[in-house]
Amino acid sequence: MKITRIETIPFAIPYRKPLRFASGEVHTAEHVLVRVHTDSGLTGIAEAPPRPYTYGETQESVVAVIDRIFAPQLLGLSALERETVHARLDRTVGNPAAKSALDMALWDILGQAAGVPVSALLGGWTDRMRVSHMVGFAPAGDMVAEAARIRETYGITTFKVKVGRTPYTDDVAACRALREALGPDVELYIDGNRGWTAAESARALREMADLGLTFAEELCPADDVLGRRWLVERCAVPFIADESATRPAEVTRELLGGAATAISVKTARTGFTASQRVLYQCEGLGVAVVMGNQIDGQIGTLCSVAFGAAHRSSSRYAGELSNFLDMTDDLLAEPLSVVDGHLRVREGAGLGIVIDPGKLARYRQDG
Ligand code: MUC
Ligand code: MG
Repeated sequence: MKITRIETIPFAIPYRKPLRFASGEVHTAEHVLVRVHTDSGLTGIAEAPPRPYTYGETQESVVAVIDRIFAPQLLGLSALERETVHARLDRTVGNPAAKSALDMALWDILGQAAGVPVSALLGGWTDRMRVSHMVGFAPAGDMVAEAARIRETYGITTFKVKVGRTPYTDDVAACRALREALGPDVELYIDGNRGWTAAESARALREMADLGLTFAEELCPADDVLGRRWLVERCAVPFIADESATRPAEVTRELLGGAATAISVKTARTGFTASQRVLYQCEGLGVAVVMGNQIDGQIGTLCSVAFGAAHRSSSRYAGELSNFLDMTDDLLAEPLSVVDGHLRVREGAGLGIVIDPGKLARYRQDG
């Protein structure tokens, strides 16, 4: 199972409806398909969704760092030598989406070699996850209409509402409109993508105290060290660290520093190997984990549900697994579907990713 070649294929698929949030917006999925080939004939597949606004990675940087820095260090290693793979990748700081796609592609190879699903190898807890849908910035009435449509069409009853705008009262009004329109049975939580100050966040939380929010995520920058700690002490619900906790060491720093009381795990950012380290860390410390979404396509979402469903603690809360619903198309030969508010783990050995060659030819951007 020696790695013989690593392919990086940039592709672009437009969104039907862009996602807008406090730190940016996404109109087109400009992702990179990563294929790791081995001398045993097995090929592992994964997808890297760069998020320039958040991590500084771009489609071009993902291709360049894999082709020029990572691939030369991995060729010749066995897919089983994951510790060595990570020791080499981690010589380079940053580049989380590029590293994660390589990691997940290697797990895909291991699953195929063993003849079992990766989700079973990771933990095998359950075969599906409850789905949470992300509602991006729009006028309050449009946000309500979108959530109602998603509930009606897919049976989804958990919504993460993007907040962090100025004035914060617009977001408070949108959350109130969502609660009033959707009723007491839906779960609502908020994500500020660092858009508010600690003081604005505290005021907004106070004004939304009657809305029964389940979580609050990254409302203000974690770099506002004392302000954020002050806010988290006053927050009545678990405060999720997302982009401030992208590696096990950052998770330690945020949790022990009092800057967070729950963690968002994104396989697009920590693959399977580091996501499992983060998950076990959170279990040991007794804090909740939510499976987040880095605005993944269907390949990334398939990876996320494989990981989330594999463990009791990562499947406890609804996972953010529905951003792909807003894309005009995707690369999978057999598309994912959300039914009765749930997404199932794909069956078959490895990750079960089968690419439609016609779609890849249509969307790839490398000639
Ligand atoms: C989220 O949870 O923040 C927005 C930017 C990003 O990297 O992920 C999304 C969703
Ligand atoms: Mg977030």
